[in-house]
Amino acid sequence: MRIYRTEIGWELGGVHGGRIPVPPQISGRLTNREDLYEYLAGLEGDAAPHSGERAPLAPIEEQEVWAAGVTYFRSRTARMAESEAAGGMSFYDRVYTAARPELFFKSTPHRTVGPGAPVRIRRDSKWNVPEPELTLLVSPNAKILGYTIGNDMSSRDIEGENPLYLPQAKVYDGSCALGPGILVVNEPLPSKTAIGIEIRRAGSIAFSDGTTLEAMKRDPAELVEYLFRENSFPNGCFLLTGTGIVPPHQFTLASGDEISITIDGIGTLTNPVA
Ligand code: DO4
Ligand code: MG
Repeated sequence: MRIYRTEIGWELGGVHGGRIPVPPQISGRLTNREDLYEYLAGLEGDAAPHSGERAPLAPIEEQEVWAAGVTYFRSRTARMAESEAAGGMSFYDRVYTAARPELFFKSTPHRTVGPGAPVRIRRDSKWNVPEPELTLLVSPNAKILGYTIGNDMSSRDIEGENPLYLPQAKVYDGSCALGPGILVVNEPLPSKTAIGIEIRRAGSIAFSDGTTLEAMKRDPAELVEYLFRENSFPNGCFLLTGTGIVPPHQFTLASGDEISITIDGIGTLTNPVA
């Protein structure tokens, strides 16, 4: 089941070939319900679909957004190269093989954009990339409720200069995109699930690549378990699970580019670069 946040509230997709409205919640929030799957399944028979579809907004309510890093070999290798002078040959390799994953704070609702809204590049950075990442919707009790697409926009020159600059490379206005909707399922995604990205510039494809969840070194459940150690999330949270796609060293995003990220079963998230 897929749910979408729109200007008039949440909608449940794929019902009789359309979308139906999800009733307003007593708590005011839908996406931190521990019983989200069962609740939505109970709505499916109920209503007739809307005519026409409203544009989806970022599918976030009051959650914090966190991210995991160096969960794919490709990310480890790219990071080791970009931070060689700062000693990255050692710490990125070590975190890739350590039991404890890299987890960092990524975004808040006001810094997060939805489909069609511009993501930003920092004005004080010269080397910027999108990071297409499977993103988990996690309940207050640490249950994985669903999946969406995340873009962990990153300033690679700032991050590569010194690991202590990571929050500046990762957290700024418009540095995170989520959407288009949330796939709510009660089982893990298949390991063959494909993740793809296309970056268009002036009508041509400037970069495209793909990977699958099979290439991810960590299990999503393991990342959630570490995130919730000694940390509580009364509104639940989103957790980006790391990138397995890194553009080549000479590539940087430019204003006017358009980024499209597709994950099997979830959809496509498209954002222009401001
Ligand atoms: O340590 C740097 C961040 C890693 C990251 O964001 C990723 O691997 O996706
Ligand atoms: Mg990332």
